[in-house]
Amino acid sequence: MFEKLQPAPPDKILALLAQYREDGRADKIDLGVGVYKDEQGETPVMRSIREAEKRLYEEQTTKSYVGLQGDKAFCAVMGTLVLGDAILGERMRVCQSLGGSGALSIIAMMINRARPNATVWLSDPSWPNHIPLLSGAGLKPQSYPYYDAATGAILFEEMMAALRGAEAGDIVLLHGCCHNPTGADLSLEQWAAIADLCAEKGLFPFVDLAYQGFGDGLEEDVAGVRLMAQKVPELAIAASCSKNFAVYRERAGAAILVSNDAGALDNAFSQLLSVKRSVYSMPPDHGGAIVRIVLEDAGLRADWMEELEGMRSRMVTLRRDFADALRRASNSERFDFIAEQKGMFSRLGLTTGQIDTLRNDHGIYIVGDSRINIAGLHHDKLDDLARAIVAVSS
Ligand code: PLP
Ligand code: TYF
Repeated sequence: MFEKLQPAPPDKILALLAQYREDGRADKIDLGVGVYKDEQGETPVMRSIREAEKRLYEEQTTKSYVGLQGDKAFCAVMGTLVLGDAILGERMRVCQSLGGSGALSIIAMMINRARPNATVWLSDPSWPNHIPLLSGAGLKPQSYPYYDAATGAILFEEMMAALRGAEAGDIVLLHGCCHNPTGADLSLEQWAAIADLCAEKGLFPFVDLAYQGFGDGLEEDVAGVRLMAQKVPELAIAASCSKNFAVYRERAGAAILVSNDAGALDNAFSQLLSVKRSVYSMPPDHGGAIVRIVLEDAGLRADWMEELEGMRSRMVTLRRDFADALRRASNSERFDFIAEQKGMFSRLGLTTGQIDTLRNDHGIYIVGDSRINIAGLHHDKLDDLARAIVAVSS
């Protein structure tokens, strides 16, 4: 059997991480994989999460199965974290997922049951894993224009024109905030215009929310998706807890469905649970349980929000200071867009050859599309880094 298989192409971001780990140079810099790092270059367990784990250890009385939906209290607090109190009860159903990727996957499989081989529109560029996750479920990826590499701005008119050419029933995948890989986010007016277009043309919005709290703030980062949920009859959201609770390996996330039609929503939700049964059945408990403990306890929640705000403001400051360093090094404003963009990623606009030179000659690791992880930057090294980038790119 196995001899019939060819080797699968590697995940380029994870392959880069492996290469970085093998690099013996002491002054190497990892701006690759999208994991938050603090000023020491660590990705620590958050205080609030550590405390929640202690409580769980003390209080949990059984490891018996939780059920297909997962932890119902986790689902309730996640629904509110994402959509607020405005959309409750009848219009929303939430189930626990294996991270944001698991939510993307099960929602896509559920959609494929409703509309086999439906077209799913993705931003150009998008997170590379969107393609295998969505096409693996049977959907057909197609791209809409999104990012102008020359200016760092969004090609909004071109995006709208492409979506006007979509067919009723097509899926439109949107990054909720902190667009990966560009850091270029839609304004609220743009969200409103896309929502109106989806409602008018019968397009189905599917929002990937992996960085809530990393852009402008916990509430600000979901203003667009909340507006969308008010304006359209139906949508789905894949929410990840990996980054904002720093529980990456625990694989915690939520699949959220919203609909005006309570009967149709019940059916869709039962199909979502049935999809899970067809692949892995029930989700693991630990990650969801600790997130639930943090969100339900006023003290832990406040502590978590403070820690998250510290992470967010560190990235905002790094963006500003790195853009300043690049302006000094290049004597130009060509990298100013970095200060305006949101979240963990921006693209430098370098060629593959320049990226290879940075890695080989300077030990600076950048993803092949020239995406950098802002959180991987270190304040003491901004000027050196800026000089190296300008040297390879001019
Ligand atoms: N969506 C985007 C855009 C991401 O960058 C990530 C990455 O981590 C995810 C979804 C899913 O994350 P996870 O499955 O680790 O929760
Ligand atoms: O884009 C990133 O770097 C993060 C982490 O297969 C990631 O989203 C990278 C690759 C992957 C899963 C997660």
